[in-house]
Amino acid sequence: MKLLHSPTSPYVRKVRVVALEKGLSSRIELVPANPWPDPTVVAAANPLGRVPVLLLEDGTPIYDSPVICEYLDSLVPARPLIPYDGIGRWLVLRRQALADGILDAAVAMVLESRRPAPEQSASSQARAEAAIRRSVAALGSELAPVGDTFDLGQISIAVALGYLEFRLGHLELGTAEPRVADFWASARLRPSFLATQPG
Ligand SMILES: N[C@@H](CCC(=O)N[C@@H](CS)C(=O)NCC(=O)O)C(=O)O
Repeated sequence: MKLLHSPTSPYVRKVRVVALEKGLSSRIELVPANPWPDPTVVAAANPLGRVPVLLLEDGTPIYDSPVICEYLDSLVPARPLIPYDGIGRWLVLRRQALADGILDAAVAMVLESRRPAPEQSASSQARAEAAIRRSVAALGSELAPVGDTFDLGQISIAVALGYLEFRLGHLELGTAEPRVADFWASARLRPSFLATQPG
């Protein structure tokens, strides 16, 4: 399999962490394909022009990151990262949705900050920042301590906290809640996170 990726994309990091946690990373070749300077390569596989895209052995493209993560999880049924059924399944998927939503807002803030100053929208930035702060506050009750299990909800939340630190560290968005800060302090030490640090 091949993973079209850019090294700083948090959505790519989520997929790479899942691959490591499932013992699949040796089966995945990382193919650099940053869509920002030129989306041609990525758009040929994903009309949205976004990474990550996983190309299966027969060339079938799988996107976007939640679908890739579920696909990788299905390849190794032992110790599933997404429970097969019950409320646990829906809570894990909800946590992923919350974490991905934090990422969507954070990426929007980063992109907005790179526009020429007169074109930047202060109200868009404030709206995105407020959504992130509300969501991080909600994470307190979403988190389970990192222990023997490390599911897709926990992985997604840790990736989002890592990205807040990496790109928006000056705003201290991910450290306001002690429980959330403690969770990130332990999640970041997992080998899968140490091996996928951005930059
Ligand atoms: N919902 C998508 C988001 C992917 C995404 O936004 N990727 C960014 C990189 S961080 C991208 O490729 N952006 C290029 C663009 O939007 O043109 C996922 O989870 O995979």
